[in-house]
Amino acid sequence: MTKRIIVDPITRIEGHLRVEVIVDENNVVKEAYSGSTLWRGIETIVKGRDPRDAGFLTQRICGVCTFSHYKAGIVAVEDALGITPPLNAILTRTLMNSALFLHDHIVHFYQLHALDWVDIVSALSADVKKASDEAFKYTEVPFATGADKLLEVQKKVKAFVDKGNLGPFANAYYGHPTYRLSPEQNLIALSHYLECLRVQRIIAQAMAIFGAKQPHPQSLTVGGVTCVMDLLSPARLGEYLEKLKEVADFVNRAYYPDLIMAGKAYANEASVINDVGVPNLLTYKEFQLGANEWLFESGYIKNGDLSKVYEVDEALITEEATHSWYKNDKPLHPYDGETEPNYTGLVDADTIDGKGNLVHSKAFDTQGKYSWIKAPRYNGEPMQVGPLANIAVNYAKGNKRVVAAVDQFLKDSNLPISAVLSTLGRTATRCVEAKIIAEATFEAFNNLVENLKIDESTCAKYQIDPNKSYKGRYIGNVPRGMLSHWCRIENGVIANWQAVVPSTWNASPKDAKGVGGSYEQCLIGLKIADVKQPLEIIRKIHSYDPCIACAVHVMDTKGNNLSEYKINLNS
Ligand code: NFE
Ligand code: MG
Repeated sequence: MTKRIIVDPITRIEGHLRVEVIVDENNVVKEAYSGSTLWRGIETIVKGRDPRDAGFLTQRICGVCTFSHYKAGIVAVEDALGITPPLNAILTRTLMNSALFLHDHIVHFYQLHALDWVDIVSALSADVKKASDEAFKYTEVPFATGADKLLEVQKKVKAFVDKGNLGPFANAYYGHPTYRLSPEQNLIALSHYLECLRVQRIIAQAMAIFGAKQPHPQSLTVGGVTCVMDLLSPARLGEYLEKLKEVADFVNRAYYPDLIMAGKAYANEASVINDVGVPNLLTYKEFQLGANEWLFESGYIKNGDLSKVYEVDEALITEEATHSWYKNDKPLHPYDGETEPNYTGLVDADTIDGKGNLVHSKAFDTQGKYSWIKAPRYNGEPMQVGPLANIAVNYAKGNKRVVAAVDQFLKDSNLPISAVLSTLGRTATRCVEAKIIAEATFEAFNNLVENLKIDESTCAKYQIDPNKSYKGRYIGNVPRGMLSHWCRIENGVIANWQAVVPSTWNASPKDAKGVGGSYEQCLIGLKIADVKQPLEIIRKIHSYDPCIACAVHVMDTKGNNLSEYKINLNS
C-alpha cells in the first residue's frame, strides 16, 4: 500500500515550501511534489514604473539575496538601454556580490543546513580534549576548537537543555539513524555554528561599506554606483579588506574543514550520495574581476556528462504553468512572460501525520495545479542550477581556479568526482564556491584599487527616449544558481518584467510532459528510515538552499487571505 507524507512547512528556509511524497510499503519514495504555498507580486508591481526605479523594487523580491535582485534589476535596464558602466562600478559590484555570496553560503551551511548533518544532543556527550585533537585532522589551524572553548560551547547549549528548551536547536530529529558524525565531530561543528553568528555580522558590514546598509543596499544606480566617497576613501577600502580577510579565514579554517569532516563521515550514507536530482546542469557567468575577465563562466551539461559543456542559448528559456497557479499554462519566453494568478486550492486526501497515523487532510491537487512556482525549462527540459551546476560546468570547462579547488577538495575528502553529483556534492560545491570567491575577491579588490589610480569615474551617462521601445536582460549566477531578469520598456516606463529565479528552476513543479524539477526528481527512490521523522527529505531539500520568496516573487495587492498558519506554542 502506498502512503502520502506531507512536510509543510519545510523550516529553516526563506519562504513557504511544502513537499508531498508518496512512499511504497518499504518507505521508498515513488512520487514527489514540491510546491510553494505563499504568493508575493513584484513582477506586476514593477510594470508602469520608471526603469531607473526597477532595481530598488526588484530587490524586495527577497530578504536574503537582496543584492542579487537589485543588481539584476539594474543590469537588465542597462542592457536594454545599451549602457556599459565604468570598470570601477563593475568591480565595486563584484566586491558587494562577494559579500552577498559569502554571507549566504556560511549562513546556509551553519544556520540553515547544519542540523540536518549535526546532532546537537550528541555533541553534549563529547570529550572536549578528544574533540580538540580531532579538529586537527581537517586543518592545521583549527578555528575555535580549543578544549576550553569547546567546554564553554557545551555549557552554553547544556543551559538550554536544562531549561527544557533547545532554543535555536529545537525541532530537529536528533538521534535519527542517518546522523553520521561522532559526538566530538558534532561538537566541533556546533562551535562553528555559534561562531558563524558573529562572522555573518562581519560580512554584512562589508556589504554595507559600499551599499550603505544590508540587507537591501542602496548604492547601485542605472549606469554605475553612487558610493563615490567610499571608493575614494582608503580607510573605507581598508575596512572592507579587513572584513573580507576575517571572513575568508573563517571559510578556510572552519567551513571548509567541517565540509571535509562531514564529507568523510557521510561518504557511505545512501540518502545523500546516490542521487543528483535533475542531471542537466546550467550556469551563467558571474563575478567580473577585470575589464574582460570573469571568475565563473557560462554553460550547461546534459545528463550529468561532464565530458561536454554546451553554450547557453537564452532564446531557449521558457516558463510554463501547467501545474502552477497562473492563468496561461503555455511555455512563454520571459520577454513575453505572464503573471496572472489562478488559485485552485488543495484537495482532500489520506496522509500520514507526525505520529505515523493515517488521517484525512488537504493535499496537493497533483493532477491539476499545486504551486505558486512556475516551471522554467531550457529547450523544454528541466535544469538544475546552483553551486553544484556552477562548479561542475566550470570544472568540466577547465576553469583553472575551479579545477584547482575541486581537485583539492577531492584529495582532502578522499571522495571520487562522481560524489559531486549528489546531495552531499550540492552542499560541498557551495563551500568550494565560497572558497574560490573569497580568494578571487582579493584580486578584484586589488584591480579596483589600481583602476581608481587612473580613473575616478563611477557612472555612465545615458538617456531614455520615451518614443523608443527597448528590451534587455540580466543573466547571471547568484548564490542559489542562475538568475535572469527580463524587461521591456515602452513609453519610458516598464511594460513587462519577468524574473526567472534559481529556486524557481530547482523547486519547479511538473511540466505538461509530467517532468518535475530537481527537488522532485532527487526524492524519487529515497528510502525513509522512519516516516514520522522524514529527516532524509529535509536534508535533501535543504541542500538546494531553497528560497521560496525568490521563487514566487509576487504578492496579493488586494490583501486577500491566501493561507492560514497556526503555530502551536506548546508543541
Ligand atoms: Ni531569496 Fe535568490 C538566490 C535569487 S533564490 S535567495 O540566490 O535570485 O533562488
Ligand atoms: Mg518569475
